Amino acid sequence: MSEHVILTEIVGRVGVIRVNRPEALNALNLAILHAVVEAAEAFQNDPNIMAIVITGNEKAFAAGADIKEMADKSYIEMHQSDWFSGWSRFTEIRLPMIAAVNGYALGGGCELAMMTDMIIAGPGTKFGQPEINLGVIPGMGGSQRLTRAIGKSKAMDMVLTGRMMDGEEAERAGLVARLVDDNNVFDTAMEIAQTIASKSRPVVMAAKEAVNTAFETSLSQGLLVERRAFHALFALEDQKEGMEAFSNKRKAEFKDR
Ligand code: CO8
Repeated sequence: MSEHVILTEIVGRVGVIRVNRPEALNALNLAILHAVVEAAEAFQNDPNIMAIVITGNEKAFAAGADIKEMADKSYIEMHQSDWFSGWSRFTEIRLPMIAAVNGYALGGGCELAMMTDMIIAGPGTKFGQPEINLGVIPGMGGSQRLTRAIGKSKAMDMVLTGRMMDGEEAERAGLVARLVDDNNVFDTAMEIAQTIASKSRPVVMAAKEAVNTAFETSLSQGLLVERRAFHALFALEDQKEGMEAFSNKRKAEFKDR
């Protein structure tokens, strides 16, 4: 058994979380849930960290929630513990999060990837919501986030048949932001994270919040939220710096304030 269910490191201004349960294809148990959420919150509380990359290994990002941990639970145990509701804390992280996905991203693994802000994958990545084969349905957002990402018809295909979708199909469907060689997935995610890290931290957070508002509200309300956030950014030194740097044809140096 892996001693540490996740491994973390900081590279420049990027926090990396690596799920580390290779013997179970990174199946997500409660220990991983708590470790991932705590690591992401710790990165967020470090003002030097600008973005988070979450990844697995080359065989599996995560092959789902841990079936063996759940199999014998009763309805009342699942209900009373509100099983896996703790992942909602992960979705409340305000820093941009990128999933670097190789191998299997099934069930809760696909759902964890979809909790992040963008997914980088390779042709060999296998996405799926195979819960139907286990006599259950997606429970960490698959029926909701997958439908929003790829549309009803394709989400129904995935959720009702339990089939897998490779990286190319996932990119065509809009689930994957960038499709790259399988052996380049993590490096590409890190490059994107480092690019984000060169921006202003409060502006990056505002941008993430604005895009996410599109999933929670009407167009007119969303446009108002966006416009008000745009106005508010004029209180930042970084807005003055960014626009002045443009006028003076130099690269902006943001100070995160
Ligand atoms: N849970 C527990 N153990 C797993 C899981 C899993 N999801 N996936 C793989 N493993 C284990 C296997 O049991 C095996 O362990 P052991 O060596 O002790 O037998 C080891 O990982 C290696 O797996 P395989 O031998 O099966 O590897 P293969 O390469 O033959 O097959 C597959 C790979 C196709 C990925 C296969 O392992 C598989 O089908 N896994 C299960 C996929 C799945 O059904 N995922 C969905 C799980 S349910 C879910 O995610 C619900 C999320 C919502 C929960 C929220 C509740 C509110």
